[in-house]
Amino acid sequence: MTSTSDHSSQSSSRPTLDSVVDLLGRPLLELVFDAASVHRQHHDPRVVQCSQLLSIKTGACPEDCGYCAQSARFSTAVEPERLLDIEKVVAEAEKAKSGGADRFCMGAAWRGVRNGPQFDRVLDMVSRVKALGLETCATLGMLDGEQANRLREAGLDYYNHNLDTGRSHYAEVVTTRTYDDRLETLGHVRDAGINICCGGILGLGEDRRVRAELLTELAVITPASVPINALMPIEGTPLENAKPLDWSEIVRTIAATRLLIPTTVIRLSAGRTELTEEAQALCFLAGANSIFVGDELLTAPNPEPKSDAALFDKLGLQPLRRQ
Ligand code: SAM
Ligand code: DTB
Ligand code: SF4
Repeated sequence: MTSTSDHSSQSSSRPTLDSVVDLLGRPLLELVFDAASVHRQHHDPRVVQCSQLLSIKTGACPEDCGYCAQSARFSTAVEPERLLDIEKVVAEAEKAKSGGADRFCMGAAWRGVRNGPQFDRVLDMVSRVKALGLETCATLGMLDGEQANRLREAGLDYYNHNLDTGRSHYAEVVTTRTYDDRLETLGHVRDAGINICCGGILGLGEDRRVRAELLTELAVITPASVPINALMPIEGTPLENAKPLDWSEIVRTIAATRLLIPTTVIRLSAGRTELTEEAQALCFLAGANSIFVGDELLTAPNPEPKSDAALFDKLGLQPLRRQ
């Protein structure tokens, strides 16, 4: 059995698009049964990896991602905030650790990293959080190879950089960068020896075929960690009125991801506030083995720690780092 936190991120072969469309369209319970069986061969099905997010630089982002509360191009309720002080970040990481998180993920609303005092401060944050005995993750937008190396040297364990959707749908959602820009950064992260955390958002107006496109890309990248977000509709963004996705599509996507990338850690990410306990239970059965903990994501709400503790108790799940 592999451990929940240390996976090599080797690329593997690309499944055909049609085979993944067929996988997503299988009878739901058969799909979940097969995914649950594969999950048990590679992971302890009781253990859930728990990441906590902190927005270290909020809002005023020049990008136009149509789902995002932090783009300067849309008028949303988010108040922009400058890059946080190191001590504030360390204090939040300590709180996350005492709340049971095993990984601390620092998110910045940047198009990409620019060298200079702000990046230097982020490198210090990474080292200080690592020194607390937490795994470290960051999501800072685009990176070059040297910046990725400096993050690795500072102690970064994971870099989150999502492909978000299938290539054919990307330009409907974001126009200020391309799919290939995303893949280029992911290449730098891999070359630097940092674990890749890469997934997507469901409910951006895509259909199953587009979701299958995303999964074929992810199957090639084989990220150590795959966050599956459900769109949290944000007032003021172009996607505020997107049609909500049925819970069963989230379960299907998780199950298909588990079958395509058996060793990865799949995070049931944004959008859990809109899922019932029963739907989340099916997601865990289908192979999800990670969540975000804490009552806030970057700017949007997450379930209360108390209700997550109650859910874990009912399902017999345990956080990776036991209290
Ligand atoms: N600016 C960096 C970037 O775009 O890579 C890092 C921060 S960005 C907020 C990280 C990820 O959060 C996005 O790639 C997207 O997948 C997810 N996300 C953002 N807004 C979301 C929303 N409203 N609902 C669900 N997921 C969202
Ligand atoms: C990811 O895939 N989901 C997280 C993390 N990576 C950075 C972000 C979710 C953001 C949800 C909307 C918000 O909080 O603004
Ligand atoms: Fe900026 Fe990231 Fe939000 Fe896009 S997803 S607008 S890059 S913070």
